[in-house]
Amino acid sequence: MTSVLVLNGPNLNLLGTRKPEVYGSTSLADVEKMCQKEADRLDLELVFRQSNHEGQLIDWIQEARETADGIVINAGALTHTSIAIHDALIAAELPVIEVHLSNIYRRESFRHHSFVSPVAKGVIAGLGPHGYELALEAMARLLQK
Ligand code: CA2
Repeated sequence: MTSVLVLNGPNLNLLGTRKPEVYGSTSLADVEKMCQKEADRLDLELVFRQSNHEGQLIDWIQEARETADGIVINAGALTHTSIAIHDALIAAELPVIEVHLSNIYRRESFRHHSFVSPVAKGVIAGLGPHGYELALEAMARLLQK
C-alpha cells in the first residue's frame, strides 16, 4: 500500500488552543482525523506525526526513505530556519509537499523565506486544515503509477 508521512513541526501541538485568529480553532488531533479520512478515501496508508524537536523530525525524515512513498510537511517555524531539514528532505529522495495553515506571504517578512520550498514539488499555504487534505490528494496523484 502507498504510504505517506505527514510531519508537523514545533508548536503545532498547540493548534486550537491559542491564536485562533491566525491558525483557526481546529486541534491537531482533528487535523489528523481529517487526514485519516482523506487517506482512506485515496487508499493511502497515513503516518501522522508532530514534534517540537528538529532532530526528531530529521530522524523521521531519514526513516521515511525506507518506509514511506512521499512526505507532506508543515515544519512550523523550522520552515524558515532549518537547513538541516532541507538537507534531510533531499537525502530522503521522496516527493515532498509543503503545507502551511496560514498564508506565510501575508505575514511577517521573516516567514516569507522557506528552506522547504526549494525541495518541495508544491506548496499549499493559507487554506487552513483543508490544505492537508489537498496535499494528500496531490500526493496520491504524484504517486500514481
Ligand atoms: O502557517 C503555518 O502552518 C505555520 O507553519 C505555523 C507555524 C509558523 O511558525 C509558521 O511560520 C507558519 C506555527 C505553528 C503553530 O504555532 C502556534 C502558536 C500558538 C498557538 C497555536 C499554534
